[in-house]
Amino acid sequence: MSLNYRDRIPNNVDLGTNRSLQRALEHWQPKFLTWWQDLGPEGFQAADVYLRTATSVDAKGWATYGKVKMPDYRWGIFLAEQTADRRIGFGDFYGKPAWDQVPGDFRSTLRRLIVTQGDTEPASVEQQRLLGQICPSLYDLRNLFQVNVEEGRHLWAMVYLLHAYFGRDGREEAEELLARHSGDADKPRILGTFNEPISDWLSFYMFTYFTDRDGKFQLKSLAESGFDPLARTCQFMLTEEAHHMFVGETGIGRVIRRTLEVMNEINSDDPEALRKAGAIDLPTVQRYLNFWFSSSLDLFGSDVSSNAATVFANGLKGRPDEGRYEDHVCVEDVFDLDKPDGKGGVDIETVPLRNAMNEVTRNAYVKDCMIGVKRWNRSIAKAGKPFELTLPSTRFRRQIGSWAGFSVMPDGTPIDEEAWNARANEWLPTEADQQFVHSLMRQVTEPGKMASWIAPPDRGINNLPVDYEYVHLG
Ligand code: BYC
Ligand code: FE
Ligand code: FE
Repeated sequence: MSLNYRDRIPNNVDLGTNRSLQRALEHWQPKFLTWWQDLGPEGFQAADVYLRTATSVDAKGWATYGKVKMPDYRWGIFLAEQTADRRIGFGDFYGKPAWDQVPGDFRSTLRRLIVTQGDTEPASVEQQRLLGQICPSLYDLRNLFQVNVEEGRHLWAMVYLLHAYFGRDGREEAEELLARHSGDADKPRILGTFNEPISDWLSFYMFTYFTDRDGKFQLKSLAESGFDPLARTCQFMLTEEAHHMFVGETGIGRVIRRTLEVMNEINSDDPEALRKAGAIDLPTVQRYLNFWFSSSLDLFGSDVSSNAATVFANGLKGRPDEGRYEDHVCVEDVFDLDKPDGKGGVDIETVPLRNAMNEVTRNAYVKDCMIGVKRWNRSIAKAGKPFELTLPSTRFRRQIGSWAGFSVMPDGTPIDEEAWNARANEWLPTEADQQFVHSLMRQVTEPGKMASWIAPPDRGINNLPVDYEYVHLG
């Protein structure tokens, strides 16, 4: 299906045939652009950036590449192609025809899911707005901006649904998506992680590895939705998400590779010596990983959740890759959960499976997170260094769910609060870690050149060389 770029708002939803919707979105568009100018990448609005733009919605024919000024990026509304006679794949309405319109009984729940998803997209752009000023290379700068414009498009995707299917309150919610801001004391973003500052590139890579991966799993769940327009828009968003996680995985991989090189150059793995030589020591990488992984785990919601049971029952939000399961109704099955027993130990609680859907999705996510960790560890082992990165236990530093507020070591052992506080600086980035990492962050903009603390990528973008001028600073 070809995408219509003749309209002011590119789309493949025949926007031109729905005049009132088109007008409503054209009314929102300048507000979006103002938001982008004010809270998007600061200092680069006039730069020419080598960006990819969607040309078709199937995974193969996806992209064209070219130099674009970000405010001229063609943000649009693209849904995956409709499947004829699609059926609801899970819950109480299993096997019934998918909905083309909002099912009246679930209107407010569905709106809340769309708003929550939509809120994260501009939040991440806000979190990352100053990173360009301290980019480690033009290649990385371009990847940052690619991620940013696509998160902007994900906002468009949710705003389209709100405008097209939720009338007046949908339009109001669309305005609110531009009114809440990451980290704002009065009007913060909805979910915790999206209010955390991302003020250095190690955090940015951790965020794109761990938090964009939450995006992958949430989008996969919503791509199963019985509300067909939501399912189709999330299917296309997933094709964009893959690159975000690539940026995270290769970014962390390159940080590690550079550290290993410096270890060999100075013949030491002493963190202080490595820091003096301008590399990031592996224990610091581990502490950043602990922070962003545990924060991202909270994004899945409580382990026992009646909200999760309801959205599953109602056919609004399924499990990622629902088709892989045998039972799609899940009224009989149960799920065993660990929870604190209140006496410093662990209890098993058995709950109806539907109530544990957040945990089912979280478990799939943790498994997926392991893939990169294994890859990074292989490179460390290959360099002959006795160090292994690990994912901390899902009980560690939780703020949502039954482990919220409990003191647990990264290996999952509960300990008392005092002991935890005494050791927190082994497990989470300290102020000194952050100051050190920030001290390395100096802007590098000579084509092909990399900052001291990161190795070059294996290859460039779209078969171009690594030293291509990916961003022409205007
Ligand atoms: N922070 O039963 P509970 C992405 C709230 S990332 C603050 O535990 P439920 C992206 C919850 O709203 C993907 N509050 O969980 C990545 C509820 O509030 P109410 C984003 C939280 O209802 C990188 C209460 O606690 N997409 O795309 O199952 C860059 C108890 O709820 C948090 C989605 O999240 C938290 N971490 O909610 C750019 C999908 N967690 O109703 C983009 C849409 C929970 O009692 N959202 N709460 O006032 C949802 O499916 C669900 O709302 C949740 C889980 C995943 C948030
Ligand atoms: Fe996104
Ligand atoms: Fe993303």
